[in-house]
Amino acid sequence: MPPILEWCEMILKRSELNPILTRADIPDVPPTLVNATSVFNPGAVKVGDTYLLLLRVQTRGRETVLMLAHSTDGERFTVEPEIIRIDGLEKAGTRIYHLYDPRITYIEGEYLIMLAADIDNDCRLATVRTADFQHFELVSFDAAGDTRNGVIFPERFSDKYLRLERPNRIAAEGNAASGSVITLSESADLQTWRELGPVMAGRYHYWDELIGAGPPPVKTRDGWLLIYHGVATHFASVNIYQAGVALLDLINPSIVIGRGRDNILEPRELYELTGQVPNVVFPSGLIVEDYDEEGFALPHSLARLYYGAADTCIGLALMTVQQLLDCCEP
Ligand code: BMA
Repeated sequence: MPPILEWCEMILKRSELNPILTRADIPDVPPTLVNATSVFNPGAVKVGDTYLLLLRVQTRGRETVLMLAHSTDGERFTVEPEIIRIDGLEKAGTRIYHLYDPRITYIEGEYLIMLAADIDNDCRLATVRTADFQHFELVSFDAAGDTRNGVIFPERFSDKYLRLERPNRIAAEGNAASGSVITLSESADLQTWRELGPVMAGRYHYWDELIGAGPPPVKTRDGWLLIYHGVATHFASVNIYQAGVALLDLINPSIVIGRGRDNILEPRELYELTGQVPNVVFPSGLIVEDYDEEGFALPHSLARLYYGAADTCIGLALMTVQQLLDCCEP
């Protein structure tokens, strides 16, 4: 077997159809959306035999809207000509400028979607529920704390929901605040969350200085597999967003039991290197094909990672669960 780092070098295979979605695939929905500017950072889920992407679409007025795309093969997507409406948004009690970067979790018969919500000078997390991807309803809006990259685990732990998030505790001049620590929180009702503590921190001077969870963790026999994004900030002109992998303890996911030293995907293709925000690979959707009867992902299963490229279009990268596990060093 080749050394692990060589494996990591090899694993993520980009789809030959990349970028799988661009602004040219977005139908007009006048008057709000005409001649879309960009589509990126999708949530992903498989419902029956249908692959769904929940898209972050930007209008030329730089409004953000959410749209749905469906596919039978996970690569060729058709975008539905509708802007998703979320019932109950007014209950947030504050003006929301943008709702974006959806992460979708299937849990107990429903889909919970965590979204970043830009309010005045700050970012919060909104939780939305749907049973059918037709009707969407706001479940809760976190009034507390500037935070982002919220993802809910696909099962409860002693009756509590768990989520990873990335509090924005680092002020960035001229930009939104960011963060270098992913934390774990719990909630009994999805309304109020209690922080349990840090899970993992960025590694300064290397590829993942600032970090945030990517798609919701996947349960494997070895632990919870987490794809996350890391930002290298030590380059003069630009931040570089990449994807990497970590393994969290099955019983207590605040314990990191493995983590890749290298990134597993970095901007290399033109559509990742140039665009609205250059040098960005932002993993947000992951579909694992095969699980055993107890709900653990099978090691040989194909995994499809959907990611935003340069905040402009969407890419797809393929790998197996075992290849991701192999990248996690103890
Ligand atoms: C992050 C988020 C993402 C975005 C990325 C690159 O902080 O805002 O939505 O894709 O920056 O611009």
